[in-house]
Amino acid sequence: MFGWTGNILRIDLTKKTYKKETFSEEFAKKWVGGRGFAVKILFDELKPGIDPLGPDNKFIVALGPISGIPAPNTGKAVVAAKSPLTGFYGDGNLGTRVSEHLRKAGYDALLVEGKADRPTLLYIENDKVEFIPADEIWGKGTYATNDWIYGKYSKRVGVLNIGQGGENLVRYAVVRSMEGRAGGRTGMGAVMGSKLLKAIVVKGTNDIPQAANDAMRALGSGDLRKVGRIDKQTGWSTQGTTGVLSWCNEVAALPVRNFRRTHHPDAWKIDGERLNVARIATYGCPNCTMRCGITIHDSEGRESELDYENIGLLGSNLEIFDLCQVASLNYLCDDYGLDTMSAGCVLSFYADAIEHGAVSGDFMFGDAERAKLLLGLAARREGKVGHMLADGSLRMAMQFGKSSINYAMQVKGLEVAAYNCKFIPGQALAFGVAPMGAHHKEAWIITYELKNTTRESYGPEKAAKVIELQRIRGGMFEFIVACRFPWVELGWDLDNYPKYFNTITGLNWSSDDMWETADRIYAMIKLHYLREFPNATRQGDYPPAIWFDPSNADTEGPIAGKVLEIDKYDRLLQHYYDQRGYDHRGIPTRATLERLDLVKEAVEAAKYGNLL
Ligand code: PTT
Ligand code: SF4
Repeated sequence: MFGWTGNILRIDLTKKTYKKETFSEEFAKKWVGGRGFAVKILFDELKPGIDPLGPDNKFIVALGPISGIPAPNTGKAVVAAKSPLTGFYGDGNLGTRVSEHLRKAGYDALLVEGKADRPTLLYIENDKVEFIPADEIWGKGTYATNDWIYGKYSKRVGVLNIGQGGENLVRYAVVRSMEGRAGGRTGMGAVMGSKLLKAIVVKGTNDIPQAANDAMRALGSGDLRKVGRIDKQTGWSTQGTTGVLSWCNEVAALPVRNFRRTHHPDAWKIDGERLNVARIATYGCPNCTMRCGITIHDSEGRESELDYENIGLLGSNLEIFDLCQVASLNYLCDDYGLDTMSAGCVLSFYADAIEHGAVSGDFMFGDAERAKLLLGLAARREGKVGHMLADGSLRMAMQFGKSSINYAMQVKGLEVAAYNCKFIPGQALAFGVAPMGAHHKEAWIITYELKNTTRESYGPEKAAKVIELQRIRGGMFEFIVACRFPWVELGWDLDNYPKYFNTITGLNWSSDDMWETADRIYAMIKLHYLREFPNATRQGDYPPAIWFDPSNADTEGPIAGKVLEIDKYDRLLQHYYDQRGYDHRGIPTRATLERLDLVKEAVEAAKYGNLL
């Protein structure tokens, strides 16, 4: 077997033991890696109903066959566990040197179980694992933790760590890596914290088994240079993801005031051009020649790395149009290890709920200083307000009542990404059916939808496009494990990825083989969800209610008077189910399960509810 090391490292924090386990070629071909490995292992090993913040949960770092090899944008890793935010499978994908080091240490995945008896740092070097007491860095932010680790082990190691947010079990705490990388919006940092696992440090010095070493090296290195040349022509690295902000403002898709408005005259103050002017440095993940991590000085002079999502949700959505203040909120999220996106939605929901009388409190849109204080309260779970904010929008809405659930901007418990779909049916569907909750990583159809289709249409072609994008983005890139940006942003041909995969594994997969694997993984996430929530209905695949509410329509601008129509959305959802081979409840049909070779898993899931 080439392309895989064939090993998973299992570490038990309770017993302080570890063992190298092998997996079969059949397993490798069926699940490939990354999200595929994670979803299958967690389904098999976690009993439904376990506490995601208890010792029974398992934390996985999973890589793919092309992770860590010199080829375009392969320095990524998937982190996964049962999510404390949504209550079922959750994961994230972040840039980290762990991708190369873990593979060179001889593993395709790392599985951490149990709970340490004191704050712990795991040090992995090839076959050796050490459980290092981490009391000295427990309570510290991610920047200080990273510096401490670099001081102890040098910068030439792979690091994953958490801040106070993860330690204090904030349900949307992320895992951090390198200078500005963060992943695991579904609370993967809190899962590490619940295990008293402050950091994972990996050093690997072996070779990654490859079918054609020389051919892969020539192909990968040559393509890295080619991608770098395209980047120089497009200038992508000058604004990174933030280039999309002014476009969202123009087309009425920007989140403003807890998604109640779709554009704002001051949006230009926080757009990509302003970011580029203020830029002090540009960072990238390993094996990347299109570095998109742009940093600026925040209002207190600290270096802070901003992406579109961070600015959209901590900026315009809170009506904060001062880039340095937005950078400060972003810096705090990074240092505490909180997901900027959920944090932004939680704060905007809080301000909105206060304004609409659902709860009393002291926070208003536009108040950057108070927002900073609230982030601190949440990260430390300080007082009633801190605890409330740390639990995320869905739980807050359950507490507030008074129809506040209608404007809690979340799907399945995960807060919505920074695209205001008040009148964008396809992207609204993409959020509704995103398997882990409202994440844009699965199907980002918005630019295609607004540039190539009629905005008003709820036709089957939009469902088809959502599925096509899910297969590529939430599927292939998450199981071969590479950054999708060369394809999304620079038009780097998608066929290159099966080519890398085939060169390193010696297999001969077509794109269709990739899509079938993607469908299997999506169906498997669905089975996780249904096993945890057997009474779930198709309404679970609806976006937030406020997007259907005529009283929330814009009063001026390009979509004045328009909102989504619920009957039409429901028909669009049915098109999606039909094309996916799911029934009217959104459950994969028997024929689909057979096609994807998932009958055994479905029978297991069916024990908990009426699935089959
Ligand atoms: C991702 C989510 C995103 S997606 C952003 S900005 W984006 C936010 N970034 C955060 C941050 O920063 N700090 C913080 N404290 N919280 C943050 N939360 C948010 O997390 C990320 C890039 C980006 S930037 C995107 S779209 C692409 N995402 C990819 C993906 O998901 N898969 C893949 N195969 N390739 C991808 N390439 C791009 O990577 P989550 P990163 Mg992130 C500081 O993981 O949980 O999915 O959340 O990893 O290394 O920082 O790169 O406009
Ligand atoms: Fe990382 Fe950005 Fe490069 Fe992707 S394009 S690998 S997110 S720096």
